[in-house]
Amino acid sequence: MSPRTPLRQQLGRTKGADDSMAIPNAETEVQESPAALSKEKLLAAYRTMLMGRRIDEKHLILLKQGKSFFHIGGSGHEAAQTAAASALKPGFDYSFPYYRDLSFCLELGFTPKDYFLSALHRADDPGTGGRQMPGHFGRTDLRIITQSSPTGTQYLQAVGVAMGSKKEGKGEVVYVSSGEGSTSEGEFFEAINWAAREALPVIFFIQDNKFAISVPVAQQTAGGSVYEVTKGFKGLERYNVDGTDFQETYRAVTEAVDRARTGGGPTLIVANVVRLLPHSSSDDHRKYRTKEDLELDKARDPIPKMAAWLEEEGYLSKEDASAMADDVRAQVDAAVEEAESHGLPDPATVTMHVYGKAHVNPKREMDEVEHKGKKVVMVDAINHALHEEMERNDRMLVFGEDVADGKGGVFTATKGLSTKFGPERAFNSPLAEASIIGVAVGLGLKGWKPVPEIQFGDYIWPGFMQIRDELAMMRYRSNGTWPAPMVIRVPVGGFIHGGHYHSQCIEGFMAHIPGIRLAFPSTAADAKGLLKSAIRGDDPVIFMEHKGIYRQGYASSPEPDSDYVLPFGLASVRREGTDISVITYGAMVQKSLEAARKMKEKGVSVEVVDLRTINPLDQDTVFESVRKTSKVLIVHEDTLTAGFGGELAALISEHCFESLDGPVLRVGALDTPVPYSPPLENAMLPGEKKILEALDRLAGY
Ligand SMILES: Cc1ncc(C[n+]2csc(CCOP(=O)(O)OP(=O)(O)O)c2C)c(N)n1
Ligand SMILES: [Mg+2]
Repeated sequence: MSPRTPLRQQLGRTKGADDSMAIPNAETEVQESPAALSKEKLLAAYRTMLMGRRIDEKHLILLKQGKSFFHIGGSGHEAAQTAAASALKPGFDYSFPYYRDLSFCLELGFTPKDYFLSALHRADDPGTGGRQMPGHFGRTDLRIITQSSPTGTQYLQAVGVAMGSKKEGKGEVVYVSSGEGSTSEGEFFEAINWAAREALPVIFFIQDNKFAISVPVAQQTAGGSVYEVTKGFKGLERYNVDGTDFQETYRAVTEAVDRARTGGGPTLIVANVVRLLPHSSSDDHRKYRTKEDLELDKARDPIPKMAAWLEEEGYLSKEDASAMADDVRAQVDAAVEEAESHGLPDPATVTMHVYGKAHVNPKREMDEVEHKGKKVVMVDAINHALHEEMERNDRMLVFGEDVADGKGGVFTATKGLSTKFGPERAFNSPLAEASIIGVAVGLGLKGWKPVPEIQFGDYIWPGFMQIRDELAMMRYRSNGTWPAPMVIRVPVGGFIHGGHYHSQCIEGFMAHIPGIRLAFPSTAADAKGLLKSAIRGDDPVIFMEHKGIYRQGYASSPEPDSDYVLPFGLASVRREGTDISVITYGAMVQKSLEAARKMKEKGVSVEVVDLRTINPLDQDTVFESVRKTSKVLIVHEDTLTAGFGGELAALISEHCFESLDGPVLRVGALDTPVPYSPPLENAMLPGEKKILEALDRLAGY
C-alpha cells in the first residue's frame, strides 16, 4: 500500500454499515495519508508520553504521603491519547476528555502544574478549583470542557457542542473519549445515532483497555468489540487501531479530523490500549487479572515501543532518551513543589458558583405592571413568549419530540416556531429524553440558548442523569467557568384523566437538586413573564407547566406585552386574609382560592400565597403572611411524603415558631400513583374538599 492510501483502506477497515452511502466528498477528502509529523513534533509527543507516565508515578507517591486522596492513571494509554491530541487544534477544537486522558490534556497544553494543583486540591486548580477529585479535566482557554465522574454522560454533550459548531460553520471539531466499558451506557448509542443522523463533527475516541474496573470486555459488549457493535450506523466512519502505536492512531485521528472539519460527519475510533495500573488507587487488579495477562500488557507498553521507533528512524538516541526522562522527572518534581506552594480553597467560597447572577435579588416593580393585552390562555401565552424570545435572540433553539409544525407540540405550545424560524432553530428531536437534555447541555456550553421541551414530566426520567449529575453541576464543578444555561419546558400534573404516566408532578425531586431553578406558574401572564425571565437568565431552569390549566379560563390573563419579564423569586399574594395562610403553587392555586371563598362564608379569612417559583423561593413573602395570620396550610398536588411541602413546613416551623397558633398542616396527593378512572383519580389527587377540611381543622385552633 502506498503511504498516500487512506489508513482505512490500508487497514482494510469498512466504512460504516453501508459503503455505498453518500457522504459528500468523504472519499476525496481523505485520499491522502495525513501529513507526517516533523521530528520535533514527534519528540514533543514522546516527551508528553513520558510526562504522562511520570505524573502517574508521582501522584501515587503523593497518595502514600497522604497529600492527595485519589488517583486514576493513564499508564498504557499514552500513545493513543497523545496521538489524538496531536491531530487537533488546541484552543480551537473542543474536547471532552475522560478521567484517564492526562496525556491527551498535556499534549493540548495542560501543564504538570495544572495537574498537581488539582491532585493537591488547591484553589488555583484550573479545572475545578478543588471542587472535584483528580482526573476531572477542564480549561476554558484550551476548550477542554469540564468533566464529571459518571461514565458516558459526555457523549451527548459533545454532540450538542458539535451541533452548535456546525451551525457556526467555523470548522471546529469535537473530541469525546471514554473507555470501552462506558459504551454500554445507552447514551453512547443515542449520541452516535444523533451525530450520524446529522453528520456532526464529532470524534468518538474509545480507549479499549479490555477492562471496566474488573469486568472484561467480553462480558461487557456483544461480541467483545465496540468496533463491531457500532457497525449499523449509517454515516458513522469507524476505525479499529492499535492504540499502543502512536503512528497508526495518529493517522486514524487525522483522517477523522479532516473528515469532520469538511462536513463529512462523525467517526468512531476504537484504540486498543493496555491498562498497566489497577483501575484506580482504590483497586487491586491482582484480584482479577493473572500474572500472565499483566505481563502481556507490559510487553505492549507504548512508551518503549515509541522510543524504539524513534531510535529506528534516527530521531532519538538512547542517551537523549535518558536525558529527556531525567528532565521530565525534574519538571514533574518542580511542578509538585510549585503546586504545593499554592493555597487551599477558602471555606467561605463553598457556596460560590452554584447559580449565576440572573435570579438573585429580584425587583418587585416588574410585578406591579397592569397587563392590557387581549385575554390569553396559558398555553398560548407560552407559545407567544417562545415566538417573541426567538425573535429577540437568534441563538435560541427549540427542540423536542413533535415540537415542529404541523403538530407544533402535543399541546401546541411550540406551534408556528419551525415555520417561522426554520428547521435550523426549531426542530424535532429523536424520541430520547437523555438525548434532548444532553445535547441541550452541549449547546448551552457552546453559548447557544437551548429551550428544549420534554413532552410529559412523567418521561423526564431518562434525562434525569443529565439533569442531576450534569446540568445542575456544570457551573459548580468547573468553578464557574463552564455554565450551561438552558430552559427545559415540561408539562406536568394531573386532573386530565391521564393515569400513572401523564399526570406526575416532579417538583419534589427537582427541588432537592442544588443548581437548577424551578418555576411553576398558575396564570397565563405569570407563565409568559416567567418564561421570558428564564430564557434571558443564566441558570438552568426546569419550567413546569400544568397541562390541566393550559386552557382553563381561570388561568387565562390579559396578555402581557413583549417586554414584560417577571423575575424569579417573587411570590404573589393572590388573596389577602387575616386568619389562615395557604401556601401553594401551580394548579392548586385556583382550588385554594375556591376554598378560601367558601371559608369566608363561614367567617374565616384565608390568605392565599402563590409561590410562582420554587427555586428561588420567596421566603420573605411566605414568612410575612404566616406571621400575620399565625396559621398555615401548605397545599401541593405532588404526593405528600418528602414533597416540597415538607421543606416549606420545616422552614416555617424554624422561622415563624413564635407566631404560630396551630400546627403547620399539609395537603398533598395520596402516596400512590395517579390512577386513571375518575373516582380513583379524585380520591388520590388533592382537591377543594381536602383543603376545606384542613382549613376547618386549623380554624379550630
Ligand atoms: C454511571 C456510572 N456507573 C458506574 C461508575 C463507576 N465506574 C467508574 S469507572 C468504571 C469503569 C469504566 O470502564 P471503561 O469505560 O472501560 O474505562 P476505563 O476505566 O477502563 O478506562 C466504573 C464502573 C461511574 N463512574 N459512573
Ligand atoms: Mg476499560
